[in-house]
Amino acid sequence: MLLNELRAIVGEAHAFDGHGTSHVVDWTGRFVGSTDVVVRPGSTDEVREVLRIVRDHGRSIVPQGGNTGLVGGGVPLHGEVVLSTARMTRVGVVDGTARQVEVEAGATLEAVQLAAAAVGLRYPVDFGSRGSATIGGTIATNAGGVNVLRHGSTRVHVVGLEAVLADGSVLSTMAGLVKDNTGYDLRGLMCGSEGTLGVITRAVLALVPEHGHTETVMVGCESVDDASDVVAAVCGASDTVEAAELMSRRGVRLVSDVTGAPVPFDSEWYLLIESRSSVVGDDTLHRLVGSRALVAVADSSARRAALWRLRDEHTACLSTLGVPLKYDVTVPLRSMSAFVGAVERAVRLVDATAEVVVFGHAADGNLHVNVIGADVDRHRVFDEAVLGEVARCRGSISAEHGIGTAKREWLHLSRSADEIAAMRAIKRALDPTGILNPNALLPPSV
Ligand code: FAD
Ligand code: 2HG
Ligand code: ZN
Repeated sequence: MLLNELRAIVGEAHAFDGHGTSHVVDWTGRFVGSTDVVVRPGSTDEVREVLRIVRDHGRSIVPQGGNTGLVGGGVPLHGEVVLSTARMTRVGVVDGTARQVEVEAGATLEAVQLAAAAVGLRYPVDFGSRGSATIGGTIATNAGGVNVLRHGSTRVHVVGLEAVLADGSVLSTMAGLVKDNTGYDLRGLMCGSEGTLGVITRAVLALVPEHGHTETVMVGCESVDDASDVVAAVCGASDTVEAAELMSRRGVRLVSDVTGAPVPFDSEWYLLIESRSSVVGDDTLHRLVGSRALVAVADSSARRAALWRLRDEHTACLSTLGVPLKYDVTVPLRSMSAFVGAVERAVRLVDATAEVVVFGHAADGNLHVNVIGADVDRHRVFDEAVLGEVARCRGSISAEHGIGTAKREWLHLSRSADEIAAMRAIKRALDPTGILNPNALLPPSV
C-alpha cells in the first residue's frame, strides 16, 4: 500500500492521510482539494525515493511549501499526493565572502532574511507571507514582492539550485557561481515552473549589503495618474528607491478597521515609498516629495513598521470580507490609471454589488485586483471581465503569483500558441508521464 511504502522511506509520522488537514485547502479558502497521502521527505534522497514510489503507483504529486500561494497551484485539487517540504528547513551558514547562503527548500523566507541580517547582509525578496512562504515556493513561483523595483524577482537571487526531476534524476548547480555560461539555463527554467518540472530541494541565494539608512514616506495622491507621476519623479531622480506601493482609501481604511493601525491622513490613494542608502542622513526621498500636501515621514522604526503594517496586512484583511477573487496583473505604467477605471466598470457590469479593491507594486505596473463579494463559483465571468481588460492594454495575467490552476485556461492571453507549445514540449521532455503537478500552469489539453 502506498502509505506504508512511503512510511518505510520517510518514517511513520511523515506520511499520512491528508483528508481534513490544512494541506488540502489554499490560503484564501477558495481552493479545496482532498488527498489520501501527504508525505514529508527529509532529504533530497528521500524526495527521489518518494517520486519513485509515487511513479510506480501511477499517481501524481503536488509539491507544497508554506501553502501561501494565491493561485491554487499547491493543493491537491485532483487527489494528487502532496509532497510537503515542511521538514527540509535547514538554513546554512552565510558565506560573507560570496554574500550567499545555502538553504533547504522548506526554509521560510523570514528565516533566510534573519540569517542574512545576523551578519549584516540582507535577502531583499520580501512580502507579507514571509513567515510561512518557503524558499522552494518562492523559487517555484518566481515570487516578486515589494522590492522588485530595485532588486528584481526571486530568480535574480537564485545562484544555485538542486531539483529532483520526475524520473528521479537530480539537477544540481550548487556551486553558487555567478557566471556560468555552459548551455541551457536549467536553473532559470525551474524558477516559475510551479512544481511542474521538478521538486526543488535546495538553493544557493545571493544576498545584498544591508544599506544602513532607510527612508520611508507615505504620500497622499488624488488619483492613480497622480500616483504614477510621483513614482516616475521619484524613480527618475533616485536609484535607491526600493518600494513604491499603491493603496486605495478603501484598502487602507479596511486594514485600519481590522487591525487598529492608525492612518496618518485621509486620501483617495496612497503611495508607500521606501529607499535605502549607505549614505547616512540621505533624505533624497523627503526632498522629492516633501512639498506635497499629504506626506507622512517615518521618523522612527516604530513609525516605519506602523506604515508598513497598513500595506502588509491588505491580503489578510481583505479575506475578512469573504473569499476574494484575486487577479495579479501587470499593465504598462502609462495605462495604470485607465486600467483601474476600466476594470471597476467591467466588474460592475458583471455584478453591481461586487466591490473592487486595487493595490500593488506601482513602480512595476503590478496591480492586485481583488474582487470582493462575488459569487466565486461564477469566477469565469469575472475572469473574462478583468483579464479581458488586461489583454486590451497588453498586460500580463500574472505578474508574480503565477498561473497555478486559477489562471491556466487564460494563459493564451499572455502567451502565444507557439510559446505554449514550447512549454508543453519542455514539460513532456522532463515529465513524460505527467506526475509533477499535472493540473497547474499549462492549460488543460483539448
Ligand atoms: P506554496 O503555496 O506551497 O506553493 C506554490 C507553488 O509552488 C505551487 O505550485 C507548488 O506546487 C510549488 N512549490 C512549492 N514548493 C515547491 C518545491 N520545493 N519544489 C517545486 N515546486 C514547489 N507572492 C508574491 O510574489 N509577491 C507578494 O508580494 C506576495 N505577497 C503575499 C502576501 C500574503 C499575505 C500571502 C498569503 C501570499 C503572498 N504571495 C505573494 C503569494 C505567496 O506567498 C508566494 O507565491 C510564495 O512564493 C509561495 O510560497 P509557498 O512556500 O507558500 O508555496
Ligand atoms: C501583495 O503584494 C501580494 O501583498 C498579495 O502579492 C496580493 O492579496 C493580493 O491580492
Ligand atoms: Zn504583490
